[in-house]
Amino acid sequence: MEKHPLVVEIESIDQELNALQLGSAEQAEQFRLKYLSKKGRISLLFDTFRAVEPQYRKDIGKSLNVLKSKAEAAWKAASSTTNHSAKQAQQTDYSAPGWPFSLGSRHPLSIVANEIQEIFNRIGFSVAEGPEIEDDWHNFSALNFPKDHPARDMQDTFFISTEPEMALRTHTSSVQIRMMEAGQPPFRMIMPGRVYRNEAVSARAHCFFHQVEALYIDQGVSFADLKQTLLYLARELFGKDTQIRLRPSYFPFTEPSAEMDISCSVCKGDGCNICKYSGWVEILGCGMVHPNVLRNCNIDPEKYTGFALGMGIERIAILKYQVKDLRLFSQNDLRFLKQFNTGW
Ligand code: 2U9
Repeated sequence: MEKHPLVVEIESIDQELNALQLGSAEQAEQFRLKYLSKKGRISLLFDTFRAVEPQYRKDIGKSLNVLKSKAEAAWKAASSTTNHSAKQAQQTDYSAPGWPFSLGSRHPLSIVANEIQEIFNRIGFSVAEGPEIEDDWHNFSALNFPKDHPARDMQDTFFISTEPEMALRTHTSSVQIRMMEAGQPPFRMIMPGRVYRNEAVSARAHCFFHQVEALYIDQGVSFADLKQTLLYLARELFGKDTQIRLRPSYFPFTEPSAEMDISCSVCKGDGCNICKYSGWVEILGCGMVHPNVLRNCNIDPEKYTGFALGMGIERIAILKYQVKDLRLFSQNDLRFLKQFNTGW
């Protein structure tokens, strides 16, 4: 049996409604005019309906009402959301929560410095801090630097132009001198902080960087204590399978002095470009505190001995995170910094 022409028309409008997407207030109004206004297509169907033969009236009337309700619901939904966003554009609710929150993250150097601090805290070391602008005594002389040592040269150290006796500290050892001058052993402390060297900035050198030094002075402190502390530090920082080796070195403030290598944390000793295919990477300097340094701080070297060690935080961070360029640490580039988000 052929479909009633009104049913054909109802079905065709129904299909149009199914395909419809109303995105703006203007589209919603166009829709209302086209389908629901007095001269709209659905209203006109009701006019035609009046002439429908009685035997079809019940079914067609029902379909027509369903179609009208569907069209009205679509129009209401579209105009309520579009009106809402139009309103929102006009007035800002300043009491609404700021969303999404953009959380910052810790700087990789802070992450490493905090980790080193916790490692030393666990074996009884406290933290000391001191000034970044230092006098010659605390930065050089008390640390047994000879008068003609190259570190005292303008080329290596930033001196304050108006006060030639003052300089930006080249290491945090100056803080330890201040601590030792102020009291008597035992001393068991670490000094984290920023230090300065007069160097051209490149991927591998910077005019400032960060250090952590450690100092332990008491009666009977020996090189064996130093060695065990170094092994503990290396394994806490780089994992329990880490191996260490010591090579003899020279610093004015320690005697004997050594540099410590760890088995390469990247290739596990197999050889890679980080360790230059040697399987070992240097991470710090250390030694037994020179008797002259103790004497300079009124500590009797016959009674007390001690060890010291110093490391660059950037160097540790470069190894841990395989950072290729030192400058990244001070450029504040969020693309770099957000990679260290620890979710705190
Ligand atoms: C006092 C006496 C001795 C601290 C030490 C080093 C060895 C060392 C460097 C590592 C890389 C500096 O950051 S770096 O460039 N440091 O090799 N530092 S022993 O010795 C001290 C400190 C204070 C009173």
